[in-house]
Amino acid sequence: HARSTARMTTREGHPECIFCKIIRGELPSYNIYSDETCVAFLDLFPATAGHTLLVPRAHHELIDTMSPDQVAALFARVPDLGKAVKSVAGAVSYNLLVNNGREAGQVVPHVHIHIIPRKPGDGLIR
Ligand code: DGP
Repeated sequence: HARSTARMTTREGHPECIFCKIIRGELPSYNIYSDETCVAFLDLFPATAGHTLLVPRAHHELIDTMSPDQVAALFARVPDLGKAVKSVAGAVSYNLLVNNGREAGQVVPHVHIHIIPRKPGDGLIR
């Protein structure tokens, strides 16, 4: 049993992590994008319409433990995904945000990049 848990942790994510559960298809999500290294889905509590989370498949609580290549692969998806999110949301700009650690506002302990579409007068602070 310990063996199978260890295998899940390395190959199929963290057993109790909600984003790993979404990646495994055990929790519903509105999926935007998926490839071999990352997925993107709509944020359940959107700051603005179209608020998207870009999430590496590998379970890392913090950016700190990711390799530079893993970080590069994740951020490499931002240009195309950001343009698609803007287009669908009818937005002209977007904020990128990573809350890296609890004191920085991180609630879900699996690395994710917020892509937050912005429009004039959307009421969010700069
Ligand atoms: P952060 O504070 O950076 O850890 O942001 C976590 C975000 O995740 C927050 O904006 C709400 C979102 N979220 C939390 N639980 C779920 C969930 O079960 N599904 C989806 N799609 N988003 C979630």
